[in-house]
Amino acid sequence: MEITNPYLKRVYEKTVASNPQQPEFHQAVFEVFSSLDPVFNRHPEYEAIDLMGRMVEPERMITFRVCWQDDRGGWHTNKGWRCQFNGAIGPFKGGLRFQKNVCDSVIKFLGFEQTFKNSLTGLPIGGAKGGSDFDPEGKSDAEIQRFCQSFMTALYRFIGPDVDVPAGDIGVGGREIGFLYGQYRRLKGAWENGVLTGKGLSYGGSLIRPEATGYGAVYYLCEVLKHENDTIAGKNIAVSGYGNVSWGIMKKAAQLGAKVTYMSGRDGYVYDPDGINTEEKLNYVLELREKHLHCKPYAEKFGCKFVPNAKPWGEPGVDICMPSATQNEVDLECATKIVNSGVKYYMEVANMPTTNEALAYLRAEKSIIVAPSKAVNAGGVGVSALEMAQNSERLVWTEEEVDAQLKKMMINIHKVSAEAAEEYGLGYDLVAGANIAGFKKVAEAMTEQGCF
Ligand code: 2IT
Repeated sequence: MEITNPYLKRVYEKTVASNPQQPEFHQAVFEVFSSLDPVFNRHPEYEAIDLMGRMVEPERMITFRVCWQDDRGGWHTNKGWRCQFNGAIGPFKGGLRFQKNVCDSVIKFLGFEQTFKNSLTGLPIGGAKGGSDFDPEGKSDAEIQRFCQSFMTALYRFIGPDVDVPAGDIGVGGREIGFLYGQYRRLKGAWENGVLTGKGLSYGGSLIRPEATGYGAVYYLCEVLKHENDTIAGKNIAVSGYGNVSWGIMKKAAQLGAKVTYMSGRDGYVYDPDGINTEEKLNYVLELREKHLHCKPYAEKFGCKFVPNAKPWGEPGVDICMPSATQNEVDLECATKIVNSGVKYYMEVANMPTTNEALAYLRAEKSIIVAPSKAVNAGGVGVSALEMAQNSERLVWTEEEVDAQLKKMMINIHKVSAEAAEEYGLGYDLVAGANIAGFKKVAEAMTEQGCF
């Protein structure tokens, strides 16, 4: 992976120089730029309007203070962010992440990626991301509620159903979205529930939204398998993490005759040779997520192997790897193990789970097919956009209707990515194809709307 187009090279160097100490942001920009070389070589008009120089600069970056009180009366202050990265094709859209390590770099890389991902969904949503360095671990419900209320009090003036629509991400699930919406409604005095997605069903949430990221990833995987004249039935899958996304993958894989045999947590990984596929097991995964950041209790409960302080990669008998936890969880060492273990499909699911070094290595390996997170996980935000549509028309769609649209969306994302790569003579390169296809729509919208 390299950037050879002189204009893109200049923009990349300037981005690094003017955004010091933002390694994740630089990484995401490098990865996208390295795919866009052939596009900029063919379209000098983009350089003439400094399109890429504009695309790497967020339209707006809001930072704010979030003060909250713990249950013993102690006061705490956290940082809050909302990065409205690109609004050329629709209202800003993207999740909120509450995690200790959240910083400018993480928020910006996520917002940048979101712009291309949202474009790939084919729906009118711009790219954004936000969050806080608040650590939800060990906090009571009441503390979470106070934190969310304070966070929304600072944020509400910058968002709205036609302006910017946050949702969940790591550390922000249904409970947090509920508290955030409650506070928004209290402050606005109006029923604007399209302002957030991932809501509970009783106040405008969409069926299938909790499952959407995982289901979408599996639908996309099925398209890749179809392209390779292969099928999902009988496949063994290793995932990392056991959050909302992994849970959706487990559920859909089970429905389609495949099984997830590995999952991991902060404490190590679990190997369940029978698959994490029964209702009891799947419900326990959900329960686990609410209580701990550890997966060992699963191994104890279901009598299977637990390996402490290790990642689930490179074990024998795995056909498909789906890293679904967090950024940069797969480095070159993990990637080498994955290839050596004979895995045929590497599907990124978490946002940017692979270091650029590992990604370059995997993409160069002939024995493995690599698919990028901005395509594979786009079903999550895609169904968020369907939730917005339902809120706008004040209607509720059936589970079948949402699921059918999600499936159609994922089939199309795979198709347009494969076609974009083909158009530029890159073969079946899903990474470059997703970047190019996502870029095209945003580039066209920005060009037609003039310079700003
Ligand atoms: O990374 C993502 O796409 C998300 N966290 C979901 C964002 C959304 O707006 O549903």
